[in-house]
Amino acid sequence: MCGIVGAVAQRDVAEILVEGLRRLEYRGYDSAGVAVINDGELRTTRRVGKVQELSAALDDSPLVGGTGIAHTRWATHGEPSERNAHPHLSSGDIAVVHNGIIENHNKLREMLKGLGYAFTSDTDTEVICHLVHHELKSHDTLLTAVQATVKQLEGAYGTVVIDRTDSDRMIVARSGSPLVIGFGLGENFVASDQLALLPVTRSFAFLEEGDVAEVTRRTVSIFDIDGNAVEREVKESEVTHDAGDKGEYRHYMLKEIYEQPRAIAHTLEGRIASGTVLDSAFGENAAEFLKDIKHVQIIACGTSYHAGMAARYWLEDWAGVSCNVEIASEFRYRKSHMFPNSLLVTISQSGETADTLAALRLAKEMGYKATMTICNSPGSSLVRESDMAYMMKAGAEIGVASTKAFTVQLAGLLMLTAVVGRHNGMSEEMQAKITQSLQSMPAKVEQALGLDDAIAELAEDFADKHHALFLGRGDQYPIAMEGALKLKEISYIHAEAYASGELKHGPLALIDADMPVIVVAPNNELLEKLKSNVEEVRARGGLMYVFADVDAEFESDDTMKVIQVPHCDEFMAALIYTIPLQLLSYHVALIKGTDVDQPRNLAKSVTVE
Ligand code: HGA
Repeated sequence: MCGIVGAVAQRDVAEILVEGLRRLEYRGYDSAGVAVINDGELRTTRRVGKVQELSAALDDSPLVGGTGIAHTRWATHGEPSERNAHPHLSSGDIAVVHNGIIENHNKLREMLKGLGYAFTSDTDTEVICHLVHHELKSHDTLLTAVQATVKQLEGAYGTVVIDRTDSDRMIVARSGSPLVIGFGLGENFVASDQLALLPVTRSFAFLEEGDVAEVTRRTVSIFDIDGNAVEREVKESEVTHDAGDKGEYRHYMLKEIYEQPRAIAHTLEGRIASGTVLDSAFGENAAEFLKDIKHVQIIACGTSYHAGMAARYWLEDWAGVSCNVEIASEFRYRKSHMFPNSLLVTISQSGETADTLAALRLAKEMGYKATMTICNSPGSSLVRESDMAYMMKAGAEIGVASTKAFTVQLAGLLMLTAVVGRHNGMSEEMQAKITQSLQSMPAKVEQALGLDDAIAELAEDFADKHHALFLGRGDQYPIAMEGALKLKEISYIHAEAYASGELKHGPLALIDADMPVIVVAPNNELLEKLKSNVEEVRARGGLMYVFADVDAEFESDDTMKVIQVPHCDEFMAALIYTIPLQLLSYHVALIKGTDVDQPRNLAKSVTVE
């Protein structure tokens, strides 16, 4: 989602800020802007569209100055336009960038208008800069004015404030939207994600909820929600992947699809020994937390939700515990009942997904026995606020449409199944089968990637289609859902997924020659049932694309194209059948000419509700 970068330095910072924004581009945004203090004046440049447009504008008319803030905006309040782009200014004195949503902005806007402030945008953000400006009339410092301001804000914010009359500092504040301070030599930085600052520093401190910090060239002073001075641990970044490098690939998405064997191998490293998955894969004290777990509640959004849906089949079938899976935005706003000895598992690539984080906080109030997150981002809010964390180690995922994060989540959830199963009497033989399957996954994914050329050819058939139906049964139903989501996200073809037993309860009415039906058909105990569903589609003149096990005995004919998927065991089938569906959506998007890595209207890391 939208990005923040700020700097206080001796040298000119505009280029550092713009490079930081470039590194956050993958999150999706609609406009970008920068403000720098130069000789006691605030100079601002904002543009609708890509950071490249902003950069070109700055080439024509450079901004000079050592203190500045920059932003990529993904509009929540007010259309994407130059006047709504951040930074926002108050009276030419105060400049603000903000991620999140100020929920009481209407009330504050009315109050500020009453005080004589004129609004120049439709954003909720603009109330922050006017409030700071107003508070400065009764406070001596920018720090105390911002502290007084954030007390009046309801909602979520990660925000950075600068004052044209005081170029020595910036004030940053977080509540519900992440911010990280980057420490340099005689210069300091802030960003919404450490990736933005990797060219200038590798030392970072994550702000915690409610923190306000004063950042100067040489000092960083952090205050907690009650105004007490606090220390936040400074850590060296372990991020090894450089977000800026697509390598030989045309798109990040394709690169990330091809990185999957390595990412899965990486996530397994050091986590399996003597035929069992180690408790420590889930953090230091995981054994203690996991020993009495009898029920698992999974909470997630989007692709992560599909990973959770697949894991429900595994936890109930193989680990012998009950499991519910719910979308975070639903869970957080309804009254749910908690089973005794329940483990709450959140799944989020970024660890900052706003709805998932709110659901975790609610679950803690409800008294879940333990909380765990499956997450790709060390130091993120979900990791810090959960009892246990399974760190995915998938490497940076830049494509907005998730690929390798999904399959690594599946691998992590299969490990969780083995561990929860062991604490609930799973046999050693079963555990050994799961660990063998996990260890052979990277090679099997590599084989599945060999289908790429065949799928590229198949994708031609989808170029003129407007709808598609995905079918699967058992743990392939969530894989069908994920396949449909991928196609929607990057090719903009309307796609739906159904558990194939549901066909005759409605969706059969949609079947005709213009509605391709994609079927995932591993060789499992549901195969014969699935074959009957295929016949139901064939009888209605539907055109099918069947991804089938080599032994499943499907054959291509006039109404059906069969793509043979390498044979795999039941523990990895969901993960393996994901690969051809990822490739299919990628190739369809290429043909359609859409923006594969940054699809319209979407953002990575959804840090607003
Ligand atoms: N609400 C602000 C900021 C939006 C945001 O955080 N997007 O991720 C706006 O609409 O400008």
